[in-house]
Amino acid sequence: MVNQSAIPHINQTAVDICPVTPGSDQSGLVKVNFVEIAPPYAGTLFGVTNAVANLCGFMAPYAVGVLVKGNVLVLLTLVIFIFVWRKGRVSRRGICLVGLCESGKTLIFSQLIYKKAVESFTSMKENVGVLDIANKGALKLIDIPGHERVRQRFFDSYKNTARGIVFVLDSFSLNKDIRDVAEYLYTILSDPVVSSNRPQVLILCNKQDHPLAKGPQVIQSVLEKEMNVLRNTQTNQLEAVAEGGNRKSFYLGQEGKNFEFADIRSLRVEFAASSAQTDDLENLKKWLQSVA
Ligand SMILES: Nc1nc2c(ncn2[C@@H]2O[C@H](COP(=O)(O)OP(=O)(O)OP(=O)(O)O)[C@@H](O)[C@H]2O)c(=O)[nH]1
Ligand SMILES: [Mg+2]
Repeated sequence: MVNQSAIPHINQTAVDICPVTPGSDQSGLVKVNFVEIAPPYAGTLFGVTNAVANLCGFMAPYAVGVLVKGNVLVLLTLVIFIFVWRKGRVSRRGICLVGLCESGKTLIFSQLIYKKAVESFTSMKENVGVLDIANKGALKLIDIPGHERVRQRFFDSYKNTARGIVFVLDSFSLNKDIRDVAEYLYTILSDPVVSSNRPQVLILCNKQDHPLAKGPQVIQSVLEKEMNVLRNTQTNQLEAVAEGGNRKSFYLGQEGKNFEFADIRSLRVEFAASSAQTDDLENLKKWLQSVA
């Protein structure tokens, strides 16, 4: 038998590291198998190496146990995360119609919900209706007023339920309104709730029946240029006020590159044309079908 006091640290370590391993007694203390260290080597470097090898043998099941437990824990966390994320996404059934005043949101709303054009005035409160999408269930359509004084309040109360956001713009008057359109769009896309919930976004170029209306492609490039200018201005302003040069704002798109919608990693932004006046809302309906 080896004199246990000759290698006290190994015994100590084994008990400390492996409270319960094969070969342990009921108290959980490890009976280190000193017999396996042949007497001539006990206390020698080789003996210690052997003991360490033995120790590793004892620790292996424990290490495997820790690894398995760790993996199970990671897997469980992942499953819970996916479940909560999916539940959140599934329970979000809202489609928010946003955009400047007079862009056509209420006419689009009435065409989709009442299947007819209803004469509308500047909205000061939201309209809510239910849209049945074939094989996909119901969506809640919310027409948010475009008036500057109220739009943020209404958007704030519905943004958390948004599965999709339709940003409606007037394709004829865009040149005149480009600054306002870009600012409102920027506010929506950089909203922290939006970037965290990641609803799908459609920029709907409405009033295509107007002979001087611009098409979605032209509108996309005009908007990207304007959003780029806006982003530079906002970034500079935020940098000026941030303490210690720490920029805390949400940066839209990719740094060191001109703004492009495709570069917004957290959001999928699409463009489509429509005319609520002539009830040409096919692109919107297709998008709704894909989102539902
Ligand atoms: N030519 C044309 N006119 C449209 C179209 N869509 C809406 N309009 C007209 O544009 C005007 C404004 O439409 P609304 O639907 O009330 O606009 P809105 O976006 O709800 O405006 P707010 O409620 O102020 O936010 C109305 O006179 C509509 O008839 C369209 O596709 N083509
Ligand atoms: Mg309206």
